[in-house]
Amino acid sequence: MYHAKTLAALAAAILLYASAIEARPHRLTQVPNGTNIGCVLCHLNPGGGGARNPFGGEIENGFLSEFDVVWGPELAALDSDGDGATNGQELLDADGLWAIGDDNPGNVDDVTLAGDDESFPPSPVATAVASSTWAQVKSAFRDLVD
Ligand code: HEC
Ligand SMILES: [Ca+2]
Repeated sequence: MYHAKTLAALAAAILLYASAIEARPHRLTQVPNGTNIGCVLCHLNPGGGGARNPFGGEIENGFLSEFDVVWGPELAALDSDGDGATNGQELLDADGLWAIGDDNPGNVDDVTLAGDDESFPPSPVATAVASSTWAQVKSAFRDLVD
């Protein structure tokens, strides 16, 4: 027969365990720069919990192992919020090589939100060059045709 005290201690332990799972704060340490951004990286509510944003939804639907986020090349290559920058580019680990325990990659000021399509890196130099080159090609072609 269990002692009442033992039962109370057991109940307290279970409650503690449940609330630890409930808060899930460890997820911040499971993606690059997560600790610099906070719960809003994956949740609509900056305080965390509740509805997930597109990045959080992506993780929920394919990048969880038990309770842990599976960060890697696959998740890094996706553009969950559809803003033209991949999750890896937004979190400064373009190739998805960062691993749990590593320092946060890149410069914290350059981090953008992988679950918010209004937050993205300034258009990459390569794209700016490419489109201006394309404009030059078109205008040169027009000159030829005229
Ligand atoms: C890297 C993404 C990510 C981060 C960062 C993150 N979460 Fe979540 N969170 C999820 C996903 C995915 C789910 C849904 C799967 C699940 O319930 O475990 C979730 C679910 C939850 C839930 C359950 C809510 C529900 O509707 O079922 C709570 C509570 C929660 N998170 C709290 C937090 C808090 C607090 C933080 C910040 C300290 C945080 N999360 C940071 C991805 C994240
Ligand atoms: Ca974004």
